[in-house]
Amino acid sequence: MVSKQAFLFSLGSLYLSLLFVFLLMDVYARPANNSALKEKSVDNKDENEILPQDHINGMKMEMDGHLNKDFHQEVFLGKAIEEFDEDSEPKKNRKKLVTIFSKVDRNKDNQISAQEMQRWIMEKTEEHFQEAVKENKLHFRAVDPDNDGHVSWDEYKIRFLASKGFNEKEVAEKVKNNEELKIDEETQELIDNLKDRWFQADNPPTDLLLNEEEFLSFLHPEHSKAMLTFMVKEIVRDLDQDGDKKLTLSEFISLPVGTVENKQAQDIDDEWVLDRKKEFEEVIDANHDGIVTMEELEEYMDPMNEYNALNEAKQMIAVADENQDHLLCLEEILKYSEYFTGSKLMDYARNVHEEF
Ligand SMILES: [Ca+2]
Ligand SMILES: [Ca+2]
Ligand SMILES: [Ca+2]
Ligand SMILES: [Ca+2]
Repeated sequence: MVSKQAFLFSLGSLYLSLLFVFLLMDVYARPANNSALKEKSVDNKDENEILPQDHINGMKMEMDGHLNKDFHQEVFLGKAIEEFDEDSEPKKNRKKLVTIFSKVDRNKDNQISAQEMQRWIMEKTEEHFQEAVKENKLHFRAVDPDNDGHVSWDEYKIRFLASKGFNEKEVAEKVKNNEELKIDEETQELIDNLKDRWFQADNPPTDLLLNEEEFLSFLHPEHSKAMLTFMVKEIVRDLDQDGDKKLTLSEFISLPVGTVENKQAQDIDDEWVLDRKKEFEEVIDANHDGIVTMEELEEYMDPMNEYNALNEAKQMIAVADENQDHLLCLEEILKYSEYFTGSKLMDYARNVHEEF
């Protein structure tokens, strides 16, 4: 049995560590996290289709350095993630979840093991890859209307400015005649960043023409090792404050100033700091020396990393594993349906028995 002193002692250290976290938050006053406030860009998809997105399904971190809060749902549901929204009927969702369970459980022992979950995560990640390839075909067609299989940087820039409300004909004319464009600072900065990225995506020979495959890596860095490295460099550049190209915890829990969009978002979000701290210490900093190197961040970001998938699998199991046997049975997964699918299931227990 645990002695009373030991219990009090652990309470004391819990209190101290909480206090420490609050002090930390005070010291490293940081720009706010907008992730929660950001809406998934569904309605203005047309406008943004040719722009690289911050958020990529199945990637642990977003381009702006925020953690992807929906990651585990994305790798658990694959492309089916769109079917599980809050409005859809709990009964239907439960049915879908039961079907998923039986697919993850490959050896049909009615338990999901870490290995089964890992394999599932890899399959679902592949699904997101295939989705991106499919969507890229459409997006590429939009930027390559003459269908010659190549898009030049100038063509892309014109399309981009048109999507920002500029008159496409005027811009095209000016670009053609090498005339100066009157562009606001913010848009210009965006163009400079896009151009860097365009260069990176352009495989030799460097002609600034992208074919469909290169355009895919322009929009989706997860499809190319070189682009992934480039993206990690950009994230570190944005978060690194002392210029040593590595990240300390305090650098990691602060965010690039450029991402602050409104005052409301500056309210301190305790949970967000704790999540970020935990992810830094337990996962990203693989050798636990308190420093995250570019290599560590790249390993972490790589969606095809099997070791990450296994870690994720174990973490997902731990969340719902009520009887602590390191396996998930159907009841456990239904009970934690909100964690796995983002939607709550009512009366899960009663219905489970009716169905089996
Ligand atoms: Ca099994
Ligand atoms: Ca640093
Ligand atoms: Ca490290
Ligand atoms: Ca269990």
